[in-house]
Amino acid sequence: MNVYYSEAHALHNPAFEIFDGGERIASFEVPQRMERILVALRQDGRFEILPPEEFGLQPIRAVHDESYLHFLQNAYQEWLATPLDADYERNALLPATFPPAGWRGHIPKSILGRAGYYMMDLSAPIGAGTWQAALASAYCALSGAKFLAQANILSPAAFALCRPPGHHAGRAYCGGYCYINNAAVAAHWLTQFGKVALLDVDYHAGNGTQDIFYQRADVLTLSLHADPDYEYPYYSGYADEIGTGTGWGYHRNFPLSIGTDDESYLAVLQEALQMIRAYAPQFLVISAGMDVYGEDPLGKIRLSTGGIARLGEYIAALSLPTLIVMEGGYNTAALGQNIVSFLEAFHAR
Ligand code: SP5
Ligand code: ZN
Repeated sequence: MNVYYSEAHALHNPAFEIFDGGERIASFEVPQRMERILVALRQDGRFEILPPEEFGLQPIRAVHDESYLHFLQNAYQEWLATPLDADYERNALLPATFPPAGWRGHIPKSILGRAGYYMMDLSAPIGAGTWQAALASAYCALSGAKFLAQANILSPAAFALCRPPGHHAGRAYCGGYCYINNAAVAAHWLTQFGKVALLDVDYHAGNGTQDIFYQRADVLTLSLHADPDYEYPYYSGYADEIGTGTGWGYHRNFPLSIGTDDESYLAVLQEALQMIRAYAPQFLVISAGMDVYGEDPLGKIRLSTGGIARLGEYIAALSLPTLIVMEGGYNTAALGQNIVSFLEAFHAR
């Protein structure tokens, strides 16, 4: 199986994130995640690891706001160039203010004002290499999408080993370790050839993907995740959010309770897969977060490695051209085995 991977991810290495309760902690989303996955892929021997192609900004502008992308690309340099009252450390940009609910005023000029405007939380700091890494990550997803579009076998599969992840990034904001929504960029790019279904199985609700496609019927978006009643991202991922306008009925959330195990997870998955079958898309994109694993430090869903293998198996049984896009997963020691297990069923095609 082709794996699209760029070493540029390591340029994004946030020194910290601000956690629940305001605690400043070492980031969970670290470059070592990729190293562990690569070791497992190489050990398996059935993966071909390829660098991504470049696609320019056009396919990214198609799903993200122009001024947001401008901010993302230039924020760190602007932050360094901003005179401060004291000699604060400036290894990354994070705001301390956010627009109040329902706010409809100016987009601030100052870099700190815009940081609050374009960030949904305090876990997506922008450092020196963040833009370059995020762009390379999106190119990995696009390269996988291009492979699917050009492959002349019936149901090809490719793995985009993306870092940073993407599914919390909305049309005009970053957050939750995500800056560019890699899966959304790839899914939109694929719509030039036909309908696309995007299934998000990361532990956290894919709020960014929901935001981007909420008004569209040409991309069916489905997300299985921890119920936002108790889990991040709190503000989206509820079952009654099903799309709007032309997109009405083309988004579905499947919120899951604390402690959901293999059997109950896979039962809900069947419902989502049935919707995909009924939609009959040309392509399938998976936002593959391994934080559904029972021993994930951020998760409260209890999938075993065997359950993750069955998750992959049931998705592969749709027999659709499938792009698997890496999202979260923070049990670094188990990440390699979990990904290899998830991908197992896709080798056969
Ligand atoms: C891509 C992805 O998986 N992003 C996840 C971002 C989660 N950010 C903060 C979650 C904080 C929730 N508190 C969990 C407490 C565990 N002890
Ligand atoms: Zn996640």
